Amino acid sequence: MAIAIAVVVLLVATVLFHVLSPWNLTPLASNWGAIDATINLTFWVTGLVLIAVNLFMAWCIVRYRYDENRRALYEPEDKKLEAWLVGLSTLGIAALLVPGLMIWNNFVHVPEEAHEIEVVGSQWHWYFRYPGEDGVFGRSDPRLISDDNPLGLDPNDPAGQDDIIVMTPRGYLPVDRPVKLNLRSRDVLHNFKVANFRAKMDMLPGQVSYFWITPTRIGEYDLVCAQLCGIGHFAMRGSVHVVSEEDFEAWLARQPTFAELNGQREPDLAAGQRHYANCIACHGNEGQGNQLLNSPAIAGMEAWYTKRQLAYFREGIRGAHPDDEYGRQMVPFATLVADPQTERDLAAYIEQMPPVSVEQTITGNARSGERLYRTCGACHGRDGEGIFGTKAPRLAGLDDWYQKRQLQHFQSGVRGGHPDDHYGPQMRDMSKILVNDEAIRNVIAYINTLTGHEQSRALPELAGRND
Ligand code: HEC
Ligand code: HEC
Ligand SMILES: [Cu+2]
Repeated sequence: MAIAIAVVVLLVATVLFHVLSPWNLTPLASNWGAIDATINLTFWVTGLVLIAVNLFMAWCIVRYRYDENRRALYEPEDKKLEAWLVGLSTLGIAALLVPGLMIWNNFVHVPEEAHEIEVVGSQWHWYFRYPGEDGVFGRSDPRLISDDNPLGLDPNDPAGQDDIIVMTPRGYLPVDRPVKLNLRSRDVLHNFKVANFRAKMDMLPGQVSYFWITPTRIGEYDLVCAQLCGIGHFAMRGSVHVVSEEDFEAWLARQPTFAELNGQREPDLAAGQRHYANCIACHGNEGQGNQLLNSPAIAGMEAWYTKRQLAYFREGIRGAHPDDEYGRQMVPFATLVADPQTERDLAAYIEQMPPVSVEQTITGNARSGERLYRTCGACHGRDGEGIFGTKAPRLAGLDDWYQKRQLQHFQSGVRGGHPDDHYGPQMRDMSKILVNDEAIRNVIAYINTLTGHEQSRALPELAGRND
């Protein structure tokens, strides 16, 4: 009897939990209300079966409980009962599958008036591409992928010249206009998922998968990867902004085209050197840094990383936290070099400065640090060389005291906590694997032994595998 009561109590609790739970679906922001309908239908079908089976079980426990004077009857065949069971389960399973198949059919049949965008997944980032004025995507080939051409566009294809590539994991869509999303992957299996759109799909290397949606609600929606795609999977986040038609056109007009990106003149190192005069007071004339002024060595720093940091300082994404007294010092100097050409020349000049040897100020157990570093190496490179593909900068040759401060700042959210920071949050999560001061010292002691010689090795290899 007690067991029968327990079964019924559990059943009631389960049903109540479902009905009263505060964890509902996120607000729907696309035309795929039909997906919600199937989710609800699935709940009804499985819910009714759950209730029926549990009540039947409780009833059996009571009705057929032990009785000395009763014998069980062996009755293996009951054609009538079996016909009922087979019939009912067929009906239930069909109710689960048929609506899904019908909706799937719609999901992959793109309406003619839809415009197109491309989303590319990469460990652990998102890129967006828009076809530009001609409405046609240029040809792409994984063999052409490089630091300057992360999506591997063919520079000789006329259709690709006006394509717009968005390097930050932030895509824009106009509201109320159907859009076809073409999905590609640069490396491994990823999955594009925006919960509010009720739409997701795998992205496979070497293939273009697609579906369509009509965004129906203006807002900013989280984009996550829904396939376990390696060590940084959980950090593969982005956002999709649904905006009005005018805002979309205005945003699109601000983005440089592929031809514009390609046609930029070679950086002028002499001009870069002149602009660097602004930085010497703190970072030194050879970019060797100055610990007394809390300024790290920057000689040889990758141009893409320097540009991102300068932009972050300028936009208040880095150096704006009230506790970031060192980052704050950079803000006026980053603003000083805001002109895009100035910034490019300066970043190129810093990149070609010969590396300096930095003094080691932190001791720790490099052997335990090595174990910790295995995770870090997935993004920063086995030799601390930095990998453009993962957006993680070189660590070899970076001042150890500066690294320590950055790791502590990531941990406390002084760095990487700004809502518009799409790269810092990865490090915030990662810095938490360093559970105490000793772990920080150990991993830094190991990074101190790295040479950074395997320059951006990972990318061409990945490209080759895509063929
Ligand atoms: C007043 C001193 C000062 C001047 C001048 C200065 N910086 Fe800095 N810079 C700093 C400090 C301090 C930091 C460290 C910030 C932190 O700890 O977060 C820094 C950090 C940086 C970083 C980030 C390094 C990294 O590894 O993330 C870059 C890039 C940088 N500076 C470039 C420049 C450039 C380019 C100039 C000249 C236009 C310049 N700085 C001028 C003090 C200065
Ligand atoms: C998922 C990829 C990923 C992993 C794993 C990772 N990092 Fe990072 N790391 C980044 C990115 C991206 C940045 C640049 C953040 C930015 O642009 O503000 C960064 C920045 C840093 C910086 C600041 C560098 C500078 O010049 O200011 C340090 C120090 C650092 N990481 C150390 C580590 C250590 C130590 C580990 C292992 C415990 C680690 N990272 C693991 C992606 C990663
Ligand atoms: Cu992924």
